[in-house]
Amino acid sequence: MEHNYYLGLDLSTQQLKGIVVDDKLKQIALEKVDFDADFPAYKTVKGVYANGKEVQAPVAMWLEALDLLFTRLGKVVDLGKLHGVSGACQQHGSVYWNTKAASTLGNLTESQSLKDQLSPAFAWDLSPNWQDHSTEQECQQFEAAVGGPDKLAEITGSKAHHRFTGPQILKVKHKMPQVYDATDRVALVSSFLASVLAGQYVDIEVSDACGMNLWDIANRQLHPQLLELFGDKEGISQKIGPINQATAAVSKVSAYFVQKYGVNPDCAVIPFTGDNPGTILSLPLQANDVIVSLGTSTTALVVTNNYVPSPLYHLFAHPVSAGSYMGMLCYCNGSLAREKVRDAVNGDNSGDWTKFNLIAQQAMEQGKVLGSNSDSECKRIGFFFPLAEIIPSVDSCQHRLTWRGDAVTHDDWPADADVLGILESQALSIRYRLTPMLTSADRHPRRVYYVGGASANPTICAALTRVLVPSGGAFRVADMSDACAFGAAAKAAHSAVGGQWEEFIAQRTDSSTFASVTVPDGSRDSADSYSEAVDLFVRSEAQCFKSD
Ligand code: XUL
Repeated sequence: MEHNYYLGLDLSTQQLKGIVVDDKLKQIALEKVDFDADFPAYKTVKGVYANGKEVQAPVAMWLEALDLLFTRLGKVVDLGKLHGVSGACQQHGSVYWNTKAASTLGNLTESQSLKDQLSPAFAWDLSPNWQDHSTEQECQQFEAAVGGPDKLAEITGSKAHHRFTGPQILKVKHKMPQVYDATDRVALVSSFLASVLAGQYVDIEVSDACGMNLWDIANRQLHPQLLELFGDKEGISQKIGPINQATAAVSKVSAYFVQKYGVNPDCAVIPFTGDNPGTILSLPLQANDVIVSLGTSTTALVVTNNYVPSPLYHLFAHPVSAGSYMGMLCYCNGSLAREKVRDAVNGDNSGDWTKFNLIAQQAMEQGKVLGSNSDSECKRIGFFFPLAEIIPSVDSCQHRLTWRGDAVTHDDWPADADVLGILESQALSIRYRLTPMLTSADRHPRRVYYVGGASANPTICAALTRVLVPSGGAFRVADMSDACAFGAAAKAAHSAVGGQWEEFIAQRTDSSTFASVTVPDGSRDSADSYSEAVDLFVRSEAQCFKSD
């Protein structure tokens, strides 16, 4: 049988990636363009220009990258079989189209490059990047407009963040009024790329719109009081355009890609989303399932039907399942903090995890929880933030608390106690903040999937699992580096057949490739050893971070 192919694009900070899958989601091809290496003329460093608090990327470079990616893909796969394309792109970035854009997009000719044709169609040749943190003033205005961070989080799913697109657009209006005035449409990176593929403006997609601090999630509209900040509510609404809440195709692919690269003229363009929402589409997740990414930073993504916003995390509309949400916890501290503990117990910088793992393993086998075996013993809770932390919002610091009943002292412990201590502390923070989003009867996750660098370490995953107590098991997923491009390809393939997303992805995933995580203390592995520890953790945070 002839298979249809689907393309998922990932326009991230440093690369543009494309994955082609068939209708069973089997990978057919993967090609990448690396911005710094493939386009040295732009002189970007890790894909961006960083200048103090401002971090931006040249839009023309992305257009060159798109032509190069299609050239590379065309050499390895028959693009005539493509029936759909979607994308998952870096979140929050904005692209400023001018009034020439709509007609230029609609009249692209294959005899010229995208860059040559579209460069005159931008009001600004740069795109503010998610690493930009130059919008303090605008963030304050956003929160003040609705009555504070809690209220803004309640409305938009997040308190104000420097990188979020609403404050970024407002800064453009303040600092570069000529750019703002010349802007016909503000796109997110996702809707920008979709527009180039479609040869026409493609609306911003609802899940990615939740990264703007402008979208009123419950009432499904751009929030009027926030639009007021721009002085001209009508004007800014038109520049942003409608928000697309559908999963169906928005158009066929532009003739440019058909004539130049042989893409099937019936290839549909399906709304592109953000990279984090794209990531949750790469695994067979159901409500209450969690992805924990153990990289330089720590990220936890949860699928939930509970809209319980908080200034401490982000909530986004689910990119496919209407009425469902994605919760996201973003911590700055992760690997570096664990590596510091590892080096301390090793007494050197060898980077060897053997001793760290052995200590953690023994503590778990002995049934230790917060450094103790019984309720009568003292309990230890530590905070290990070698980098300034977002959750809670504090400068770089370290705390070691010893609780004896209700009395607490700030002691130093032997280095060995930090091993399980740091893993417990990282997991308790996730557990405490995830719980309100979970709808399971026991308020525990169903499944936990570990991804990212430290997911290769079964002991670390076991210690975290012991705290999170998922009812349906925990799994280490080997390679997730292409997850959001794959998720986008899956979204495109799903759009062609429709039906329930959870069923679609579950039927096409071989879960036997995931490594099951085993918690070593057999006697306790089905029990919840940490139910009381959560309360002590919250009290410890209050002790150390009083103002948060
Ligand atoms: C999420 C965020 C980053 C970017 C990375 O809020 O800022 O994860 O999406 O591409």
